[in-house]
Amino acid sequence: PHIYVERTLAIIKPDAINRAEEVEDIILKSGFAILQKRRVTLTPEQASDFYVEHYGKLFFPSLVAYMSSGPVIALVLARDHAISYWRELIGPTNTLKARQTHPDCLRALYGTDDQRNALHGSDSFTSSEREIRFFFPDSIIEPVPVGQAAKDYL
Ligand code: DGI
Repeated sequence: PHIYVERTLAIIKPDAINRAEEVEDIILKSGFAILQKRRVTLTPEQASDFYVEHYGKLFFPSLVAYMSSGPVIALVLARDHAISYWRELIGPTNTLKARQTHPDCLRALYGTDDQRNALHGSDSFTSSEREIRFFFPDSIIEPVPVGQAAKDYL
């Protein structure tokens, strides 16, 4: 049987930066490899770019202010089913709801409120590729979508 290694982009957001070591421990114990890692403070322009799909929404300005309010750590994580597994591990978007329904998820443990939710995870293959490229533009790893025949790449 083949195991396809998938990549996803994780971000430790400003409200969780002081717990970064703990979070990275959990990441490794959960079977992910950390392929790349970068600590960076986003400008408001960069944060707007990253969250461009939410442009125009009521919460967009405060989301941008929050994401550029201090350093974040961007990580490229790899394992089988990395995208869905990391999303499951971080839990629901709203920290307060997450605490009620998924008390063991990382957002319940490390998040602050409905916006400051400690962690990001790509929600699809397409966004993972865009987001990895966003933080690691010099990455030389070629994306191979799961299901795409490996022979196409040989
Ligand atoms: O993929 P997620 O981060 O789980 O959720 P998303 O892509 O829908 O939203 C991106 C971020 O924007 C999310 O992590 C927190 C913030 N956000 C989303 N919905 C709301 C919100 N912030 C506020 N204040 N209110 C919202 O309804």
